[in-house]
Amino acid sequence: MGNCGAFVRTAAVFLWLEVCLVGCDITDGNTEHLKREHSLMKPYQGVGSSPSSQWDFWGSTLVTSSYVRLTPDERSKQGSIWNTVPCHLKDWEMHVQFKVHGSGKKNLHGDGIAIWYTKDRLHPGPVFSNNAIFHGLAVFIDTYSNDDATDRSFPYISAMVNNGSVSYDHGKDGRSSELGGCSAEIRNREHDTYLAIRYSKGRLTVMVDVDDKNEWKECIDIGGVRLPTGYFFGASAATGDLSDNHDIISMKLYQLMVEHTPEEENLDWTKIEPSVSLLKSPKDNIDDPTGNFRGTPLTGWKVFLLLLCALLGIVVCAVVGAVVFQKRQERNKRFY
Ligand SMILES: *[C@@H]1O[C@H](CO)[C@@H](O)[C@H](O)[C@H]1NC(C)=O
Ligand SMILES: [Ca+2]
Repeated sequence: MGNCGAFVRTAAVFLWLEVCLVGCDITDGNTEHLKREHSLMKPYQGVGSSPSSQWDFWGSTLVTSSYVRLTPDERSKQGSIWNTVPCHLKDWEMHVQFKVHGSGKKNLHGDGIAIWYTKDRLHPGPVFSNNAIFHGLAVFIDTYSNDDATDRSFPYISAMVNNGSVSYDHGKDGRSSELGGCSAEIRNREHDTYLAIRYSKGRLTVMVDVDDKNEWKECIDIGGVRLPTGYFFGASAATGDLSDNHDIISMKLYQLMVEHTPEEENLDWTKIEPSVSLLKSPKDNIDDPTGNFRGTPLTGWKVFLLLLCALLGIVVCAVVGAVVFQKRQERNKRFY
């Protein structure tokens, strides 16, 4: 049965390749789980202008065929863009491709972009052109250090969860309310820059891909985060005395295939108050069901391919086994 051994080995290699395809997929999210109603993509057909549009824009926002410019590189501009469809996914991952660029020299540019998942939409205010008191999640790409502290370098990315009781302190770059953050050189880059926000099973993860290596780098990862369903995604930006072009190239929302217990399923997720239980240290929550981040969960067709491969291996093995057995029988006959 030596031939069969070879086939088993071949089948094993195929299986391994499949597993690798699943595990090593770091190119982009899977289109199967892309939710178009919550995504903003080129060429932004109908954005803002048609009644059926799923995105509203406000303020200085300019929609072209290749980018959505929230603010131009001019002083005192405010712009935002908001999804009109509330998101009812329990587990999701938002990929934002953005570009911040301008003529300002180092530290003479501002203020940055905020990505929102909030109860209210189109609420102009002082925080990157949005309301400072909000319900939900905000991720700030802050390019200007308002606070004179020197312990962190800007641009600085941070996250905040709010139940409407706290106001983002712009003068302190939101330091007192931030859940975590990281510095990232996102400005005036020649290549594409990306940010990913994942919310799944009470865990909030923010990743950046700004070094043109096509891989995510962890920025924030904390557990014990509670966010409801039914909120809205948005992006906003503002300039002050200093400015930049703040462009959104795309916002792509992916559904994560995650199982919940029946008790969790029966909850009314729209009633959840945004909160963070800071009792848990972030690194304590390591039960991550889906593993790799930019690669999306095991999808239907990949499972199918895996099974097909295994089945093919077994069938081939059986056929070869039968042929070898028959040949041997014939040979045995001849020798007698
Ligand atoms: C909102 O959060 C604050 C602390 O951040 C908390 O004291 C308050 O009870 C929360 N309110 C609700 C309605 O959950
Ligand atoms: Ca700032």
